[in-house]
Amino acid sequence: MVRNGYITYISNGRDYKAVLNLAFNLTKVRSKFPLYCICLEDVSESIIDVLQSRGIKVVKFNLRSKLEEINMNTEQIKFIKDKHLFGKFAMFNIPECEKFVYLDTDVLILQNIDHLFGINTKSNIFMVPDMQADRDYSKVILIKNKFNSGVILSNYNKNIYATMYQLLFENIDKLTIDDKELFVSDQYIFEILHRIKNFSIKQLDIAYNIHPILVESAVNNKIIKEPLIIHFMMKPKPWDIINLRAEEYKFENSKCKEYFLLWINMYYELMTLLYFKDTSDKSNIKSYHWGVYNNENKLEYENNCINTEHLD
Ligand SMILES: [Mn+2]
Repeated sequence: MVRNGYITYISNGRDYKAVLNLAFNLTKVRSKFPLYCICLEDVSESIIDVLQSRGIKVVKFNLRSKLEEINMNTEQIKFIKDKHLFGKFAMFNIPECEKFVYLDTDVLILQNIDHLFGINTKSNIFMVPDMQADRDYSKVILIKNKFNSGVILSNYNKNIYATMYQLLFENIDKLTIDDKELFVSDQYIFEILHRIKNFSIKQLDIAYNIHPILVESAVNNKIIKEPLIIHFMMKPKPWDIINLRAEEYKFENSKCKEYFLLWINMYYELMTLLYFKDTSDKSNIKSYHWGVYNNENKLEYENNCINTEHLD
């Protein structure tokens, strides 16, 4: 039996709410497989405790040590650490996840997606093509040689893991020059990998990784039948709204707004389940009394109870 697992990733504690909601989301769609969370060295133990208490399997990964091991210099390591990138490549190095579905923290799963594990991966990587709107936002371009790294189906493969970091090392000079055209992201390395023949990236149906803004038009244009995984790429994230830190954001269409609300309501449901589920009895308190601490530091109080007439 192949061991299957979902994997997500955080570089620090900032987005831990999203990991908790993702785990809850997977149970709500009745997924049979566990959620692993790659946690970099900057994730605090208290956050790790919270994740573990919700049944999430934490995989600690020291990115700094890995970058030192591949001979990155101090400035390069600082550059990478400041961008919070490239830690997710550890997904290929978790033996417990012989086959895995990697999910960014900023996704919403609308239906059970365990069937993805039925795809024969054969050391391939399955991803959804990157999409880009044209200038006036009336056309969306699906880009053949760029892939979004928010949802990835693949398998445990030490060779790919080593190759990803090797490619990062070989390309770090290109990444660190101040080029406004170059969008530094994890997917940059995946795209280089794609150009190497042995590791071609195969296409996954767009329904598995779609921005909430695009759902309405993608269904109308028969690009997808229905969405399975919504990916809240860019800003704001649904939890920015929970934190009331998404100033001036306007939803571009009602379908988009619906998915943000769905995420938020799921988090609310999780809170309700954890803290507000039990029915509470009536208060047991019958009366209020005046009292003082005496010289022996013992509390003495009067038998007569206070009522509104005695309060002044
Ligand atoms: Mn994302």
